[in-house]
Amino acid sequence: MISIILPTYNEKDNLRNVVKEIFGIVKRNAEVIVVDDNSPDGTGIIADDLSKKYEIKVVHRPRRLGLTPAIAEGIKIAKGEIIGVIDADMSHPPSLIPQMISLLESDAADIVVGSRYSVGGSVETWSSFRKSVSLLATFLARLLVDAKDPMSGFFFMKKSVVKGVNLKSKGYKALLEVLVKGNYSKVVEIPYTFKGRGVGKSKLNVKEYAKYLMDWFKLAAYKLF
Ligand SMILES: Nc1nc2c(ncn2[C@@H]2O[C@H](COP(=O)(O)OP(=O)(O)OP(=O)(O)O)[C@@H](O)[C@H]2O)c(=O)[nH]1
Ligand SMILES: [Mg+2]
Repeated sequence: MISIILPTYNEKDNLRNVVKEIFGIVKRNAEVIVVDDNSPDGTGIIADDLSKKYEIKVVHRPRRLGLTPAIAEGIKIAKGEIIGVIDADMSHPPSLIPQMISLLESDAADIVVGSRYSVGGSVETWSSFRKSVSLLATFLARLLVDAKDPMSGFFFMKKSVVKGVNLKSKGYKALLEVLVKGNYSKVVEIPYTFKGRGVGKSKLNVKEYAKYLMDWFKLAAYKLF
């Protein structure tokens, strides 16, 4: 089975589309796990409604408790031998999922990363400020791990990679923590174009930048000691 984690906070106008696309592309035994942080816009209710039609589990958390903790919660209840994470705002192309799964199933990879910064990858609609922040954060991340896009929010992995691993980051970059702490030997990155979010507002703000720095220091210390 494949478990696909969709973290959501105020994604009411994107959730139906992304779920429909995922189940349109992944034809086999798959579950989607929506982890919603009591979105004020009612995303959680839409998720419950979708779960009547599709193989979806919904985790309702009481309030906005952060992206990596949301993903960690999804991992805890995932039944699949393969676990994927994808944003709910249509920035990541579900069309790549079959290729990501087959790389894992053929043992060519333990972790497959959708990569904006590999040859052929790109970002469509970012301001130069947002680009600079991303590049700086990526530069820091690359000091800890060997990957072109260790900050990607779009990745699939074997469940064994995170078995016994306790994800403790508070902020956005679950993949970085997986790459620092996980059990794996092969990472394959496949290029994609990050698209501007479908509808709705970004949840990335200055607070998230600060959280990233805190998370980064903790991971650096973990690596050193
Ligand atoms: N459950 C949960 N989901 C979150 C949280 N923060 C962000 N998300 C979701 O995580 C995904 C990534 O968040 P975005 O706001 O799109 O961040 P981004 O892609 O860096 O920023 P944009 O370019 O504006 O899309 C989206 O599906 C959000 O709904 C959170 O605290 N809890
Ligand atoms: Mg987004």
